[in-house]
Amino acid sequence: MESRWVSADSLRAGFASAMSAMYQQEVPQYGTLLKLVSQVNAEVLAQNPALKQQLERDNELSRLSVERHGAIRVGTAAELAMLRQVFAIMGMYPVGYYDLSQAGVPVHSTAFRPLDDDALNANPFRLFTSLLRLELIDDPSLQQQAAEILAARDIFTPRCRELVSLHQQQGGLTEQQAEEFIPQVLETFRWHQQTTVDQGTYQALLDQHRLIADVVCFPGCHINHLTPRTLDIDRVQALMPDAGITPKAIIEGPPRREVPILLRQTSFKALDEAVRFRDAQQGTHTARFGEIEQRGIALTAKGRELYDRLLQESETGTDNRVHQQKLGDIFQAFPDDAKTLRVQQLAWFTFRLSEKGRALPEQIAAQQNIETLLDAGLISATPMIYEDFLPVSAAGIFQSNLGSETKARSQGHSSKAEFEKALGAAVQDEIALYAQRQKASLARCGVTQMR
Ligand code: OOG
Ligand code: NI
Repeated sequence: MESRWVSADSLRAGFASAMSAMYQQEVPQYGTLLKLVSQVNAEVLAQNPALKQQLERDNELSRLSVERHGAIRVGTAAELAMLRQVFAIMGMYPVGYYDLSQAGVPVHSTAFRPLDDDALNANPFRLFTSLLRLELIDDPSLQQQAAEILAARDIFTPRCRELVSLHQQQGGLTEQQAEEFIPQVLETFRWHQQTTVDQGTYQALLDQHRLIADVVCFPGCHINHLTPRTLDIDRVQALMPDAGITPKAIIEGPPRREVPILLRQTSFKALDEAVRFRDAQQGTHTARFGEIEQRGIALTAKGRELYDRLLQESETGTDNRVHQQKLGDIFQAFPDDAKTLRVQQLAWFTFRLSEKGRALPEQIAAQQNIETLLDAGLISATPMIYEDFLPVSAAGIFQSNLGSETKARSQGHSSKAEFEKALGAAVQDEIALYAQRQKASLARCGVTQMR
C-alpha cells in the first residue's frame, strides 16, 4: 500500500535543492563554482567511459549532480537537539564525532547524513554541524553575556516547530505539509544582515574568536558553505582562478591516486559581507565561503590508521604543487589498487552478483572466497564511497576562513559524551556503518562466511 506520507528521501532531496537555490542567490560565486564543477565532471566522464559505466551500473551517476554537503554552526544544546529532530524527518542522522578544539577552533561536531545504500543513492545530502563550546571563552563575563544572547533567540520558526510536532504525532507529513515544511526549515539557515548585538559586543566576541562572533551575533545559523562533488578536484582547483574564484592554497586530504581514498577538499576564501548592528552602526562580517570535494573509497579502521599515520608524516606546505608532490611520495606506502585494498582489508567495497553468479548460486555457496568469486566473474566489487568528513581537513577549512590570527586553544579537550548529551542522542560509529553495508552486500550475493 502506498504511504500517505511523503518519504524522508524525497523531503531530503527537496531540502537540499532548496538550500542550493537559496545559497546561489545569497552567494553568486557558489553558482559559478557549481557550473565549473558540472563542466569538469562532464569532461571526466567523456574522457573515461569505464568510470562512467561503473557509476551508471552502481546507480551512482544520478546522485553525482545533486551531491553536496553543507556546514552550519549552532550555539546551544537546545538548538542542536532540535536540529536532530528536524533532520531525522529528512532521513539524516548524526554520524561520527569531530573534535576541532585541538586545532584551535572552539567547536565540536557531527555530520547529519543518510545511512543506508538506498537513501545514499537517492540523495546523499549531509550537513557538518558544529556546536560552539562557550566554556572555551576565557573571559567569564563575556561567556555569560554570550550565553544570554543565545538563550534569547529562537532559530526555528513557530510553524517549523509545529510541523515537527505534527510529524511526531502522525508519523509523517502529507504532501501539503511537506510543501510547507521545507521553506520553514530553510528559514533557520538563511543569512541575516541584521545582527542581534551592538557593534561593541560583536567586536568583543570577535576578539575572543571569529567563530564565536559568527555563531552568537545573528538571529539564525546561516549555512556557511555548500560543497558540490567533483570527479577531478585538481582540475577544478586549476580552473578556479579563470572563473574569477581564488582557491585556498592547499588541497586538503590525501593526494591524487588511481583508487581515490576518503575525501579531498579545497575552498575559496570567505566573503566580506555588509552587516548592520543593533546600534545602527554598519560593518562587515566574514563567514561564508565555497568549497569543492572529491570523494573516494571509505577506509576500514586499519586503513584509516595508515592514512592518519602517513598524513602526520607530511607537513603542510604553502605551495599546492610541492605539497601534493611530497604527499604523493609519502602515500606510496598506501596500496593503490582495488585488489590489494581488499585483500589487506584497508577499504570497504560493495559486492554484487553478476549474471553468471545469479545463474550459479550453488558455486557461490560452496566457494565463499571473495577473490576466487571475483576472478570467476560470479560477483563484482565497487569501492564504497566515503560519506563522512576528516577532522584535520575540516580544521584546515575552518582556519583558512578565520584568518591567520587564530589562537591555539590547548585547554580544549575531546568530549564526545558532552556532545551526545547536548544532542540528546548517541552519534553512530561511521566505521561500523560501512562494515554493516559491506556485510549486507556480501550476504545478498550468498557469501555469509568469508574464506
Ligand atoms: C565547517 C568546516 C568543515 C568540511 O568540509 O570539512 C567542513 C565549518 O566551517 O563550519 O565543512
Ligand atoms: Ni565543508
